[in-house]
Amino acid sequence: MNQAALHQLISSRFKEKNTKVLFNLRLATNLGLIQQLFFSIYPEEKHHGAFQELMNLFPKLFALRSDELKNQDLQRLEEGNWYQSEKMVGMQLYVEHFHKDLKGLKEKIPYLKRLGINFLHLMPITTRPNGENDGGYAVNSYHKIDPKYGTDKEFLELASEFRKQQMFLMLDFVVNHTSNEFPWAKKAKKGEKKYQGYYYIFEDDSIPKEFEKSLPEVFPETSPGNFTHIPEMDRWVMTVFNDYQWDLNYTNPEVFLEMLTNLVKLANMGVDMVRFDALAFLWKKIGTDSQNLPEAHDLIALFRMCLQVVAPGTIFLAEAIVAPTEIVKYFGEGQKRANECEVAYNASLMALLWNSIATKKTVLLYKSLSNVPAKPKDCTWINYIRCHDDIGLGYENSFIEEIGWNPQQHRKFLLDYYCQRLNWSPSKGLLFMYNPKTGDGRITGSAASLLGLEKGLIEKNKSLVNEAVAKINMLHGIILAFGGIPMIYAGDEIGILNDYSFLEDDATKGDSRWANRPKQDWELISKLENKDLPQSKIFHTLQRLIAIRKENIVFADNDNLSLCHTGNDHVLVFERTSTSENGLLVISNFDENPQVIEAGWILKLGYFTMGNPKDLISEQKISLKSGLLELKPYQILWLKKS
Ligand code: OTU
Repeated sequence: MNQAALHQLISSRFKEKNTKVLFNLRLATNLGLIQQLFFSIYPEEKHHGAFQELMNLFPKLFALRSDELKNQDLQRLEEGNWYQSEKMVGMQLYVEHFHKDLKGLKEKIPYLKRLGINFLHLMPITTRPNGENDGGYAVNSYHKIDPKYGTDKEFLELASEFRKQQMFLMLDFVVNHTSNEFPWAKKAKKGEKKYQGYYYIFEDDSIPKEFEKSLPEVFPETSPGNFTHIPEMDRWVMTVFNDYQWDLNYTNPEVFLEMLTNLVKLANMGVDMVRFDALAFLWKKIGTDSQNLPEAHDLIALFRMCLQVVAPGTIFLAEAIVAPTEIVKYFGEGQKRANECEVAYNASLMALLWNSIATKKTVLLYKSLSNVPAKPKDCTWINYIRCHDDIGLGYENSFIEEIGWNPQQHRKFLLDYYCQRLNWSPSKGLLFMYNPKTGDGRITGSAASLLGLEKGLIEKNKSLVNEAVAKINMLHGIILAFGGIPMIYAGDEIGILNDYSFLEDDATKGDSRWANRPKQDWELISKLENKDLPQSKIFHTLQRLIAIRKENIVFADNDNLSLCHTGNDHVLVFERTSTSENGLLVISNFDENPQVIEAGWILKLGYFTMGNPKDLISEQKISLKSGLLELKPYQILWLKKS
């Protein structure tokens, strides 16, 4: 059952507002499922007393939560799903690259508001090793703010300021691994058996070799293999990501209990959405690729149900960059009918948009999206173009083949197109984790550089620049209208280019993802009033699109998206409908040439019956020329019935 509905039932039945009583009621209602999940992972006969430990932990964890947040929890349960609102517009940023530190970020809240952002994903800000640390994804602590960002107190003040300004906050929960300097890892290295049991640690490499037979490599260039020999303890430890990121061993219930405590403490810092990093990797099994295993789903559901009891106002984001059919499983409702994450990255849409730009065709996008299984009604997507990671080419081979393309050749073409191996391509992307033996690789680079702005500016090629601006605006127009939360990557709002300074630093030079982790350009931002700058055109269009989104309920996510088939392979069209408002038709042209679509079916949808529909973006009425709708290269229309 939907948790908000459950809460309403309980609170109306008991006319109860006391947070403690409601906590006990939540515990009582969810206990059956929590117990079932816990025992399926940690059977009592094998882990005697572990469940009792969890029971003892609940009241302690609840006592840690502030009254302000407890009341906010109740308010959220009453109001329903805030994350599905048309008002939600997110931005992802590195605090140190945005504006100095936490204090600096606070100073820039007016800038975020000016653009229309009300939801922030701050990249990791807790302590981490000096030197290589995977951008903070190797954690030395789950809560201690790294002094380079400010103090713990400053963070709490910032979070409280966000609440006052009705802005939502997301932080990462690096749930799969800690750094090799984390207190548990240090104790393990010193030989403490208890903490060696917190990781996958082996005396020799015989079991690691068994695992390796079926484990893929995440970072084959910089961190080949999935195990690392640690001389201090003369043992092997599982390190699926980088060799300084030790995988936590969730077969040990103590690890779950400690990590649950860490999760609650994170929620108590005022975090509204917790990003579950690399959650697909939580369970490992010899003979499998150790991703998306049923036990990983049970663990996430268990985290969810436990947090539901203690801090029900906090929701989860699944960072599962896996096949579309696997992603939707992280919304939950599996065999045990438990909830998992309310939100997931729409990695499929992201990768398909890049494919459509390179091929100038939307065929694969239609084919793939039509086959994405439906998501539960109370869940939503984060729609994005770029983030701090690479773009993986995770398309379904069978769909590529159905179109008549060879999957391997097609991926090679995409790498060539984006990573400067075709001189006619406008793109200035970089290869990531390229494997010359297999030809596999991924793509990095900023949206603007990938879309031709960098090349256009270097070559002073005005039409290339204009084309890049149109492409950026079109992609923003799609993610803002697609249903779910649009997440803008900081810098993309001003078309920021690749940052090559990562090549000069030993700690970052092996990881080309740093090309797209650029410093915010405040000098450029101070010039945005000059409307002729290409960057101004990007910023002001995005600002307008965001404002329009917030004014129209039809943009809210309520499972109201349908793809429309036009017969033109260069065009993407989808309709959004709403019970309380006229529908919205989103039409975009991925081709460098003008395109026409036959408009009979648009007439049938009723968009032209009562006069010509208005394009919300240009504020122009759209008319048909002899039954045809004409689109400029990379044009996007948001048509609303008038
Ligand atoms: C995540 O990404 C983070 O987003 C990365 O920045 C981290 O390096 C990594 O975890 C380790 O903490 O491999 O290339 O879903 O795509 O979890 C990025 C599978 C990654 C992976 C994803 C991971």
